[in-house]
Amino acid sequence: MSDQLFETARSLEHRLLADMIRIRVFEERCAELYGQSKIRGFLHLYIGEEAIATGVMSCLGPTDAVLATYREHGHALLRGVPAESIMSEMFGKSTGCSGGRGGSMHLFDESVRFFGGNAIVGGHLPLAVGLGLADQMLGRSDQVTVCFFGEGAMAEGEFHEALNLAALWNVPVLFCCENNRYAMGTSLQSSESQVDLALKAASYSIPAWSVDGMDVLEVHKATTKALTAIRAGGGPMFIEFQTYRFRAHSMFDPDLYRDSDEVEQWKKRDPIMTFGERLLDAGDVTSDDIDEMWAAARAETEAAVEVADAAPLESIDTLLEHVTLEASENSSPGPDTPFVDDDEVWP
Ligand SMILES: Cc1ncc(C[n+]2csc(CCOP(=O)(O)OP(=O)(O)O)c2C)c(N)n1
Ligand SMILES: [Mg+2]
Repeated sequence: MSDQLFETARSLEHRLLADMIRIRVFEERCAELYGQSKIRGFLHLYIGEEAIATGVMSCLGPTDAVLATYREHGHALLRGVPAESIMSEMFGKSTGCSGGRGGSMHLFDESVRFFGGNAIVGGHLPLAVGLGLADQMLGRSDQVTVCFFGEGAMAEGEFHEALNLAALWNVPVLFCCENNRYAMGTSLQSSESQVDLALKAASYSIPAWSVDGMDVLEVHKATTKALTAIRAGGGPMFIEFQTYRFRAHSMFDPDLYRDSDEVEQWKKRDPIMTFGERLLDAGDVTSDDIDEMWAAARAETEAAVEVADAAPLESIDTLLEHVTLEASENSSPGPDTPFVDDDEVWP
């Protein structure tokens, strides 16, 4: 969270509301920028699901590790990846957190232990177990790895392998399932034989439970409980956060597989609006406070857009950096040996 926003966030509740608003404003602007072709390629919006990243992230310390899916702009933002670095990445600019190479789906910033932005469904669950195992083996007993994934990942092999080993090795990993009920256009009921996801996770002898993912305080409470147990050596835990995405799967999705009434019903449970109203009713915030939060979030996003717009595109000179080129079928160069002579490949 920026210093300016932190000052206005006088309590946990303020901070949670302000952070959800930051994600919403950032992503609504991303949708506009996509329409203007400033952002290209894939773009998966988290709008409607903000309470999960906000509630979970509010419980983490700087040494914890975070992994997420391709729907991760909000997670990166709250983890402390600067907004301009994220926006630059979305624009494909060299000042982006992944050097403009990754785009929306591959935000990454090791300095805040944010390990992606992972585009392969379920592919980062084994990585989370590896990070947790490293912490365990190095005796970093208070560190936790938090892994966000969609319910679609629970039908993948990696889910089973990751949970099995996590339980067997008792690694400090919190598995956070963001169950928004659809994996692209496929509903949970049509892809899972067991739709009780906590029960499914518990079959690996992992404590698992389900929480209202539209209620940021519930998310915060559940995460606090899980992290306390994990940090005390309790091993991996699993929480299913029940949620809904208000937008289509991605900007390419015509969103024809779900009823518009269903979408409208869920929008009534908008995590930002409902939490804001609760705080207003309780007298914990004023409408001026809330206006200030939206204004601060808009200022943050606009400053990020300005930086991203002005930043240079990736230089062609760096095009082959971080790229593994195959030399020949039988050669296997050592780590310090260049795979090929650049001149041979690019005459
Ligand atoms: C291994 C793999 N299979 C298929 C895809 C294509 N794909 C991209 S997103 C997606 C749906 C995933 O849904 P879910 O895990 O519920 O996450 P959500 O998008 O709902 O947040 C699929 C099938 C992929 N990226 N990786
Ligand atoms: Mg899903």
